[in-house]
Amino acid sequence: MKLSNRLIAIVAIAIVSAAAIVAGATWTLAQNSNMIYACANPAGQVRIVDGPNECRPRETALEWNIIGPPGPAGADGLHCWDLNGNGTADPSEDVNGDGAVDILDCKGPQGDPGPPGPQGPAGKDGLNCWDLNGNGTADPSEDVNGDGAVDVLDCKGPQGDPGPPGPAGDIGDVECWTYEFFAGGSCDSNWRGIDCGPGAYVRGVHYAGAACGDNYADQYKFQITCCKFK
Ligand SMILES: [Ca+2]
Ligand SMILES: [Ca+2]
Ligand SMILES: [Ca+2]
Ligand SMILES: [Ca+2]
Repeated sequence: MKLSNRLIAIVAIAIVSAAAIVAGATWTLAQNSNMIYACANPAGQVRIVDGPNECRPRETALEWNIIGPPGPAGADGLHCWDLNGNGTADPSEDVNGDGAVDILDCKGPQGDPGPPGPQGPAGKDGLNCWDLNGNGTADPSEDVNGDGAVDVLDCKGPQGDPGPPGPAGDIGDVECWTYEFFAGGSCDSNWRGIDCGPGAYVRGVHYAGAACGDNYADQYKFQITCCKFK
């Protein structure tokens, strides 16, 4: 049956009103098929039904899709490296400078380090240094130094080799002076009696002439160096 234009207008208005009223009650009935079915009587009154077969003989069956037809395909998206959005890999978009413009250039700067993680579970108790067999017990065989006790003193290893001697220390401040005199005969016998004074000592002897041990009657010039710590 073909509906008149007036009837169609009445039906449209009625559909909106009726749909709002019965939507809550009937939506669950129609949603399974993605279709809404209704029946309109000649007076323009509309009732929502579960299917077109529920319309009475004088009613006109109506139906609507819940979901509309698919829309047109969207435009292609931009690559993450395409900073200027021109669709082209430009040299300036080689952010990481590896000579290629690709997904690696999309990587952002390194973030701040995260907060420290929770404290882990407590570890097992350690072994005492004297517990050579690791059984947790002080065994007689672990009394290494033989003092009758098994304790930290048994952890002492053998004595090592002595280390090399250290560098010589600085000579303390000294005050030196020279003694000169002339004498003959053995140099040894002539300077041995020299007294440099309280707290002073003979640091060196120099004489112009034969070596010590020679015994000449000539006069020789002796230079005695005396020194004293300040
Ligand atoms: Ca580009
Ligand atoms: Ca790159
Ligand atoms: Ca043990
Ligand atoms: Ca011991």
